[in-house]
Amino acid sequence: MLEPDAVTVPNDLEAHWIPFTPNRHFKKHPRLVARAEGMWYTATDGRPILDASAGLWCCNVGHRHPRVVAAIQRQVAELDYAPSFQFGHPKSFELASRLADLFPGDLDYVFFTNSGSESVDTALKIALAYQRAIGQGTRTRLIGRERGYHGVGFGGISVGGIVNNRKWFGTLLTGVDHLPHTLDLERNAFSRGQPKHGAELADELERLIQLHDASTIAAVIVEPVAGSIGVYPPPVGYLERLREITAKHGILLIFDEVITGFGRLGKANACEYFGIVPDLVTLAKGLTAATVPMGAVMVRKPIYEAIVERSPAPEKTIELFHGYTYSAHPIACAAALAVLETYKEERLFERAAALAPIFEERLHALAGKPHVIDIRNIGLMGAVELAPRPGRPGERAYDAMCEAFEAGLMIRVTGDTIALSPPLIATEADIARITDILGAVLDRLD
Ligand code: PXG
Repeated sequence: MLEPDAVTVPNDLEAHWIPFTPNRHFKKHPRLVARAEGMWYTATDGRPILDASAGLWCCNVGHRHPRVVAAIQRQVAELDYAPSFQFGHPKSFELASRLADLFPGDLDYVFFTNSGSESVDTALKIALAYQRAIGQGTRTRLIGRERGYHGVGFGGISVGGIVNNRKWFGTLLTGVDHLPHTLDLERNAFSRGQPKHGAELADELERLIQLHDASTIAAVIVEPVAGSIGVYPPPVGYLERLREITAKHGILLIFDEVITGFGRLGKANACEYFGIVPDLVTLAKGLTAATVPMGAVMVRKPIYEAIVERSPAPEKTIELFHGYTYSAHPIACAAALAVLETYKEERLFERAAALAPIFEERLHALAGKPHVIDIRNIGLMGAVELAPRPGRPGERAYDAMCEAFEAGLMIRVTGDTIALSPPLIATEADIARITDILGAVLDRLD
């Protein structure tokens, strides 16, 4: 695998302020990887580390896939950059058409960004612009959900519902409200797939509409499966009800599919998995399988038409004042096209669907391990929730992550929940190895 002498290890970790990481502890006990291939990372000390989290839920085709590597190399040698405003390059159009083919209904238009956070802010802005364009300019309110994660832009943390991501940063966007979260350990602990109870939580939207009036609400944004908070699959019937209520009241429904897009549920996206067509869909991560940063927003045709085709301004006028220097960057487009081709050629969505029941079985076999209070799963997303240590929330799972890394396994933790989301190329043997190592770590954990 790795030639240890090929790795350069820095002797000063001070200057890099690492995101979403306890910097003081990390810099004393760093976890650095130097190379990767397929399902495996290699640590800087040469130890193989099995990737049970697809990086941060994103390396869906596994690491250093030869087709993707070659496409990126070819692209940078051919066209390194094209201005994203007023000019273009052919690959972005090809990519947009392919993405439109992957999404149901008339989710036919694509706005490119560089991350999930930018996709969320873009979707919220398009929602507001649409309501204004159709003469519904009083609809400015945005509704998110408690415990939702929509990235770290001001829009995203405003509609998001993770307290630590919000409380440091002032008053955020005004005119935002939140639905209740859907985790219910009393009724639904150790559910396999979608939990039975909780569809009625979607009716809370009717209550918010009573409170604010529909004429003030532009959009509702939810993750179809809440990921970052620790894998909350939606209760049976919940998303259907959200779609019904939003449609009835002229409110746009945004699915944040930054994690669920591109095979994580064993389908191209959660829209297809749940059979629901939202109005906007945010994407990132699996779009390029994380090889080059890229995000996108899928937009339904009537929204594009209202803002662009029916713009009252003369033809030489910009219709939407929004975009990024790196929107549809050529290298990202080349990576995404190669990744989409890989999903298709290697039938990775089908493969994930076939592996999901095995993953479920293996994961739920951890139910008797010490401290485990819930296990949840859907597709190739899984969570093992631990009881917190009294007075030290998050520490037990953090220790599990450190121990797992020592034992050759990369997992994610959030609070006291361990999250698993293996690359879609995982084999049955990889899943067995992941749950075996995790089981042994849990046995040792105090
Ligand atoms: N929406 C959702 C649903 C996400 O999961 C974002 C938006 C923001 O994406 P960017 O690309 O701006 O980070 C995310 C990102 C974790 C973890 O381990 C989750 C994310 C990012 C990093 C870590 O839970 N989700």
